[in-house]
Amino acid sequence: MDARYKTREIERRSLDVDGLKRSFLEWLVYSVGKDARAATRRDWFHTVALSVRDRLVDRWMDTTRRYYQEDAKRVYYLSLEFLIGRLLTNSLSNLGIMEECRQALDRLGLSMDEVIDAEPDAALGNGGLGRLAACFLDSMATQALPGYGYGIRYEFGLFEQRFEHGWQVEYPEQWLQFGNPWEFPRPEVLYPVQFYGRVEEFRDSVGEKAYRWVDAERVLAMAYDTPVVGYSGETINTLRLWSARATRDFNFGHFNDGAYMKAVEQKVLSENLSRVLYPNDATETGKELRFKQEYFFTSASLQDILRRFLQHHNNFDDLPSKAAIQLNDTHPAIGIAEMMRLLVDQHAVRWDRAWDITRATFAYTNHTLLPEALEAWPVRMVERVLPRHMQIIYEINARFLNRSKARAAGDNARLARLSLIDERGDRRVRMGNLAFLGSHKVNGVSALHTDLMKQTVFADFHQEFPDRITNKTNGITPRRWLKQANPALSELITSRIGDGWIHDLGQLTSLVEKADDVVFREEFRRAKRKNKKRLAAYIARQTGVEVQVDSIFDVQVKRMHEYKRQLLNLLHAVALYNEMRDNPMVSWVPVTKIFAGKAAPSYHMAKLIIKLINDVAKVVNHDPAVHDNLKIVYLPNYNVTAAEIIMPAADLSEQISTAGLEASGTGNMKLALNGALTIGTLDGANVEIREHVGSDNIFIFGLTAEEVADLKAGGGFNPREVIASNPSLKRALDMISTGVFSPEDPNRYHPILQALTDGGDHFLVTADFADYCRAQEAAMELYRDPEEWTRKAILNTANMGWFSSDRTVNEYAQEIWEVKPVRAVDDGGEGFR
Ligand code: GPU
Repeated sequence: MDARYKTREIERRSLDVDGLKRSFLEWLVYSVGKDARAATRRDWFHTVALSVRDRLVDRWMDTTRRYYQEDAKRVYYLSLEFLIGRLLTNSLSNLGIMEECRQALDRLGLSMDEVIDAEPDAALGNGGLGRLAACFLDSMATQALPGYGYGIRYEFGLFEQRFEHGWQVEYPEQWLQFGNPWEFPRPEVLYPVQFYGRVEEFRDSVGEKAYRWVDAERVLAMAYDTPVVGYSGETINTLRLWSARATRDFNFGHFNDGAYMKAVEQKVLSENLSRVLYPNDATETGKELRFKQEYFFTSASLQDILRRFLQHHNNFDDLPSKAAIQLNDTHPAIGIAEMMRLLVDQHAVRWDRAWDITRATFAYTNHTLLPEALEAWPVRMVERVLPRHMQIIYEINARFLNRSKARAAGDNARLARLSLIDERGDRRVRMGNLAFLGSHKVNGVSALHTDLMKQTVFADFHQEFPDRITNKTNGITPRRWLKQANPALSELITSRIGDGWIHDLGQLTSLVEKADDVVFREEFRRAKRKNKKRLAAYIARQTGVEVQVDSIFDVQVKRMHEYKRQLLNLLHAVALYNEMRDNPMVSWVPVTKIFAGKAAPSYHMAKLIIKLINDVAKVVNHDPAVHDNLKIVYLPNYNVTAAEIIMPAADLSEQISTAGLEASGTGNMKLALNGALTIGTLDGANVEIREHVGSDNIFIFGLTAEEVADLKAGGGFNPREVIASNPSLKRALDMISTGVFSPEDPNRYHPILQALTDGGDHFLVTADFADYCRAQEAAMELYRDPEEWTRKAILNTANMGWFSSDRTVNEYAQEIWEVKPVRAVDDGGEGFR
């Protein structure tokens, strides 16, 4: 049967209100199996999602066919995390049928907002790294780039965070509990992935030494595909996530009852591989299961990539011109050894040739310099779990070190640093070094971070390969983070400059002149106020705290981490609280400090800081002496959905990491794009944000990365001296240490105080405190002048266009992947919206 003939026969699903309404009723009754009277909100969500999905499928298949027919070069984005969030609004908005859908629901007496709210948030990631992957998918699809996401279909996404007596408690996040209408299970797309066993040496047909991996355990990787709708719906790409399935074979010969049950149990356990996302952000757990997850999805993805390539080719010489594989951090870096194994062991490609092909195909993105996040797996474990890969890694290393030896001229320390194996202590495989060596390009995620990579972690490699490191400053998708999350501002912008900004965010610069337009300022303020009301209602619902809409919404939302310094923000809150109580006659600018973010379950210090924030909030929020001029809230369970409410409502964006430690940040971009002013250090992408928005329109404070490095190199500093010389800091710390915020347990916060004093204040909270307070005062002063504040806020929005992930992805496409857009030929029919 001719497949194209068949699809043409299918009537295109109509995009108008009547067609949608008819489709809703049909799905509800015949697939969800309910009538309108019995349907719950969740039933309606499934009904609407399935109807919308119907409207993607034709274009999705068109896109896939287009890539196939043109044998286009594809990009494969391998990532252990995809923090995609909800998809209904995204699909409707990118298809351009938001209003039609709202009206169709309206005719059925349903509220679109309630339907939208019934969708679970797909949290298959921890933070910035996973969200970046999701933004890249959107930007690749929008720009008709043949991009595929590959990852794991975790049954449990990032845990749900609740507070019990102010402490973080984790609950399982069961996003798949009621089914996932967006995904297409592909039971026929199934690859074996092996673990353990041993390696056998043999002679191949021409008498050369060869190796085979035998007696291994097998798991199957089954594909689930989710369509990725680009803006306008012209291109619909694929996110392919792997789920672990037990194999059906029992190669154990005969066995008695006991052995049979044991064998079945083993099979069942193998499906744990895709059960749960590890909840660590920029720290490694070093768990074997995590390593197995990394190999599981990487191996399945590479097998799939090679299968697709072999549809059009019969040798591997052209692989680099048909496939670009991007490693999102080192999590899939084992893929370099896996590609070598597939080429050399399975496809009989000679080693040198295989190495050239591998290196020309792979590229690697580094997302942190924090030593605790750099993956280094014990050799003994790698050897046991992936014995053939360990051999391959040794072989890569031997050849590389041999070549470098001549140039190192007896500098053994240098060779030891370049080695793929860290020989100190228990021997470990340095995944960063493997990723670097096996890639033709290695990129950092902001200009500063890329420079620091060259000076620190990869200094030796940079000398060996001076053309390999390149910068690709992160970006965010303007579809989700402005158009969808902030309709009030989006409509205002479109009313003035048209809607070209949605796919070409640089067009926002036309708003620069509007900063001086008093009417525009008034409307800009009105949009912000509307968003602040929405957030205030959300805060009241979530925490019971009533906040003043006209206060400064001072927002710090991100994972809880000592280097991100939520503690610095909190200490300022305590100092401000004291000042307000000391000076009740001053007319204070009201401030609402808004925190949100999860801590890794095993990160005790981070969880203690959350408890401290909640304890301080309880005291401050109930103290009549501050006359409601200061409120502190910690919103539970920060995720993409919450971010969509928070980002548009912020006045002040806290980006206050110790300089040199935040690789880029992306929340900083979302907030500034939505018209928040940044208070921040010269860290990560803040440096470039300042260049774009102008130094008059941002509050910069604190030590620079260079000053931090010098301070540390010079033996550090004495935090006790700094504290003693700053009465307001000293008072805040004394209050915490004497139990003012924890009378039932006055010693509760001693670990925090310890870290800030005898611990040496590793993150320089005390060192930056005074300058931070100065910057905060400047912000509060400016807020007294709404016209001037709004003018700067507009200049932020207007100048943030460069931070679109469309720009970022284009840079990758041109300078790393060498892929080109594959546009659809408009068929003269209904066209694309
Ligand atoms: N990042 Br490594 C994560 O979110 N998780 C990680 O495991 C690692 C890095 C972040 C960086 O901390 C952040 O600065 C950056 O903007 C983001 O990756 C995307 O590059």
